[in-house]
Amino acid sequence: MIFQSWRMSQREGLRADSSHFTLDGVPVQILGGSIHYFRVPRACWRDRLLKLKACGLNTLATYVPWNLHEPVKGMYRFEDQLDLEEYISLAAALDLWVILRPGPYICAELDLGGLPSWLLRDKNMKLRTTYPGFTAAVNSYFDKLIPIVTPLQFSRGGPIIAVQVENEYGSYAKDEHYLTFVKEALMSRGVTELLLTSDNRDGLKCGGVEGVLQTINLQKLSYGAIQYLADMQPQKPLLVMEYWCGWFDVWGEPHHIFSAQDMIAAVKELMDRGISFNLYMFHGGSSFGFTSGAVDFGSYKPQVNSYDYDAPLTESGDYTTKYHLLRDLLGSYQNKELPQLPAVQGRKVYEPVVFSQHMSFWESLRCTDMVFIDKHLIGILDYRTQETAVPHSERERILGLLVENCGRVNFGPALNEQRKGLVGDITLNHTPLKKFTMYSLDMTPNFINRLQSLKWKSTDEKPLYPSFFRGSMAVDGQPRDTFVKLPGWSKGVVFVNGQNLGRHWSVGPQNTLYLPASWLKSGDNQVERESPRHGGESVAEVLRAHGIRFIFTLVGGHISPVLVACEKLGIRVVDTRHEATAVFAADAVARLSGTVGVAAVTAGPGLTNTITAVKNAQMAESPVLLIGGAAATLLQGRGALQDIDQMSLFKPLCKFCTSVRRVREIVPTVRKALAIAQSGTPGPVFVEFPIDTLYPYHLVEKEVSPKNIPKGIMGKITAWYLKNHLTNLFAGAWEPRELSPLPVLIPQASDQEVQRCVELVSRAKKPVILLGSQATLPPAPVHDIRKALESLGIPCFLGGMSRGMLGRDSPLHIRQNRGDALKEADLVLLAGTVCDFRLSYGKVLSRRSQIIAVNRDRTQLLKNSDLFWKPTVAIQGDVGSFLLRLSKGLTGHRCPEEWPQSLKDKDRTKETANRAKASERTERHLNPLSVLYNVDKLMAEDSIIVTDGGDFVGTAAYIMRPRGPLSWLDPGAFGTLGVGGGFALGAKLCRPDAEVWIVYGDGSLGYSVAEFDTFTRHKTPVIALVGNDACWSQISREQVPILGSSVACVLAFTDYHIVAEGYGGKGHLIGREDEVQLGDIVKEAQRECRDGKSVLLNVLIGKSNFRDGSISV
Ligand SMILES: Cc1ncc(C[n+]2csc(CCOP(=O)(O)OP(=O)(O)O)c2C)c(N)n1
Repeated sequence: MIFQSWRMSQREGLRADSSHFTLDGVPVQILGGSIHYFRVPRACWRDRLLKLKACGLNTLATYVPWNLHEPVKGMYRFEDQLDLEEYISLAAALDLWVILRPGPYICAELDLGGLPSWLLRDKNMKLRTTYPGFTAAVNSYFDKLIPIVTPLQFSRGGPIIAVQVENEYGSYAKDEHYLTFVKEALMSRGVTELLLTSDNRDGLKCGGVEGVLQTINLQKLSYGAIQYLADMQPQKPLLVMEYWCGWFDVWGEPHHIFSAQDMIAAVKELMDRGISFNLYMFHGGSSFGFTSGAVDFGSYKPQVNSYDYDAPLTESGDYTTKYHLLRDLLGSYQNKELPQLPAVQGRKVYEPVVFSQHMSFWESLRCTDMVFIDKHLIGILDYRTQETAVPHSERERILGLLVENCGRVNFGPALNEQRKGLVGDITLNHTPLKKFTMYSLDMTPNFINRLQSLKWKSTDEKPLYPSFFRGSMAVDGQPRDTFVKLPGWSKGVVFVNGQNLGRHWSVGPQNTLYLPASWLKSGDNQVERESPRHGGESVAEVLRAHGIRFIFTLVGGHISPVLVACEKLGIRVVDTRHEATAVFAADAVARLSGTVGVAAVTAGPGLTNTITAVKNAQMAESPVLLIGGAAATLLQGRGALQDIDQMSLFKPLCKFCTSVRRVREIVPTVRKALAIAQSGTPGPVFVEFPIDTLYPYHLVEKEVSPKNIPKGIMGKITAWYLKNHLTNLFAGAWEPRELSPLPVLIPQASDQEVQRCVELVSRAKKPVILLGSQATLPPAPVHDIRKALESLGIPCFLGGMSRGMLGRDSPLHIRQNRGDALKEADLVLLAGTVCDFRLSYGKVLSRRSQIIAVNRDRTQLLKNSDLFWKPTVAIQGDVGSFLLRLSKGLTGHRCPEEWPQSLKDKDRTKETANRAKASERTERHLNPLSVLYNVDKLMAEDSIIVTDGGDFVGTAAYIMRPRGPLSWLDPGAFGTLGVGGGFALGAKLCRPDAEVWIVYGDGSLGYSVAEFDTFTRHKTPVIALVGNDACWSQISREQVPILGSSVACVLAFTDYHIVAEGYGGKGHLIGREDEVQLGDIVKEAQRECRDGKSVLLNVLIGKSNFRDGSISV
């Protein structure tokens, strides 16, 4: 929760309107450090960010590499090592601000400067210009990337304070319209934080764009570069976007070392002058795999894998002298202690790996059906040596050339020429050779995996170079970071457990490859075949770590492991008689407890049965996690039982839908789903678990392994494929993982917005508040909101979940004549209330009133404002927190008392009329108003009222008085019948001491009457008050007069009380003859309920015209 208090106190974004930056109006100095998430193993992100913070820095800067996020055109990756959202959220959780540098070009010593090389398939491509082929690709990529980061912006509750437009464009400057294009591409997708460009001194002249702050990159302060920037941009704050405290290395040249003393002197000067800066790099990490780029200033020089950069933290995250000096320096400028230094990570020297097998490179090409006749290595050409002697021979021979891509240039004018392969003539004795057949070997982990099934030779046989070598490494106990050294080897690539560590080359300067602990597996296999553990346990562990107390379900084999594991961990498993009930119950738990409600249902029909309830939760903005079973990963789309495309069904209903593909993904996926459900505008999320992700290895293996393996190649391939699939499914399944909740992002009003509202409200004579359901969402406690409303003294109309917010008899709670009050009001505060059908689309609001609207959701906030109403101030933010801040800003101010009094007087007149209506005799049976008045009088002080029906509950909404905050549950905007049983079940479980009432129409009762069985089995006694008029009255009320028929509206006076008894409850039939005893029967029902029985009061009611004129669809 620290995170939330932080975000509530600082709301106005970074401003650059004077000589210093301000954030939320307060001057700030950015003390930044660059760490690239794609260069640090994900398991180490937290450690490195903690070290950044402990050094006294307050901001994290990171590039976003397009080529890694879209490795193949149209295929996007934002998960695992590339989970940018998680990385930024982690920074937020550690109270760090973030400067995002999304490119599209970033340089960063990455292959092609972070641009995807597939762009160059277009022969005419002009990178980093407004060439349509380039801008179209940028637009598609930004359509995916930017929506991920916009909710993380500072003004929306996240940590991102600034976003960079391109990178060092001044040094390229091939298209004067290009920077405007990038700027607009960001802004049009919702980037609202401060924009900046970043250039070295020479690039500043051409690197700017209108309305965007320019910043500088430099290594030395002494050449007047900063003054140059200051002169270019007078009255603007200064930011050294990249202060180069180290440098990158290229193969074959010395390692760069920059003096620690120089760095400290420079940082001290920046601190003394109050200049903001970002250390590039604070921690460089490694360019794993084939990600590193090259330089070409006349000659091509590929970069090494290590991106150590001589930074304050080493490649493997260790402290250096630079780090300690920097920390001492920055600490001396701060008046509070810096956070403690995170512990040093253990290292380990492992036993040397013995390569027991090898396979010639040419052999490996069998994978691709290639045949090479001559396989002898005759020479190596590189960018320095361009010629080699071919031994003479008379016979015909085949010349094979193996071309290695050492990395594309990442900087300078040569970007467009970075096509790789045989791109020029190959000459033999000055004659160009033609008709090469070219094959591309991607060397991806998949390719390497495929090699495993080929024939390897033992090392007793002499290898033919180049070759693949295979060996295993023994790792006992907890794996530790280590380094791979290859003495005596010349050039190659190292893969460990499918991860590409990068290139080795004896020319140096890099002699070792960093191998992070998180990529090693304890023991020498990655799959614990004997383990009895199953994925259901992982699900239960995350739920428990998030404080989830109940899981609602209707059982099915697909999800049994989740239920069994939950029970074992003390999460109460509540099985219902319909999947919709399970979700409705989860919805109620979410609303009443301020956490996420959880339901688990089986694949196929189990899931389709929940659809109405999930949609209802979406419309009610209720955070619900739906866990669904699914067909086995291997069998999806192959006609397995209950195998349908579930994702397509739930995508439109949920904020987040995903299907778990491997056991190791379970924990991070469920954590993410739970955080998303509560962030922004809360709502349902769906996680699908294929059955083989939930059962133990040995059972899944039994299912997957073919009974009789067919002989021959096909059989072998099938067996291999299945085995590989299984290995993948369970690899690293039971490694320890972080279970704790991820930060929840909640948008908050800015201080300016609150201040503006304070002024408007303080001037208003006749203000009115319309409180909606969102006011009851966390983090603001409902009881504090109640106090805030009481101190404001403004009359309130309460809707949805906020009914009851002011208690039973508050002088501020106005229930009747809302239309008249709105006509008279000079200020209306729509606190979470939406201008949909419930407010006649905004038409009830007067054009003369000032209107403040607050809502977490932008679409809801502005609904119909283009047509029927216009907000004076519209604030996207949390309603409860806003009300607390508003009342604080108005301390000492109270709305003039005559205004609520005059409304209350009118309320009383209406109330007297209703009472008179209640005493009228209906043609037969009981008067529904009278029944409701009587029951309301007798309800306990801690009652919760659940409503499910049409006319009868519509009447109840006017007559019954919820007792306090969170004591009223209705379906919400979706108007769903059938919520009763589930809502009551959830309510009773959350508040076992409360008296839970369900007010039912007789029609609606039918949907969930079977849940009386659930109430009995789970000992959750509730009381149902059924207004039995043998009719779907709300519909017939208009169908009959307008269309002249009551077809399909007529029910019978069914003995529902007996149905309840059949399910183990108590039932009472109440007719006109029982009118005088009604009170006694209610009291008896309350007694029975306290004794543990659920009770159904089947009250026969007559027709009243009370609801004539109200909505009836
Ligand atoms: C799932 C669903 N089906 C149908 C409707 C349409 N509908 C709205 S009110 C209503 C009548 C409710 O009848 P009942 O529960 O008997 O209450 P009454 O109006 O008689 O008091 C119906 C059918 C709906 N809102 N939801």
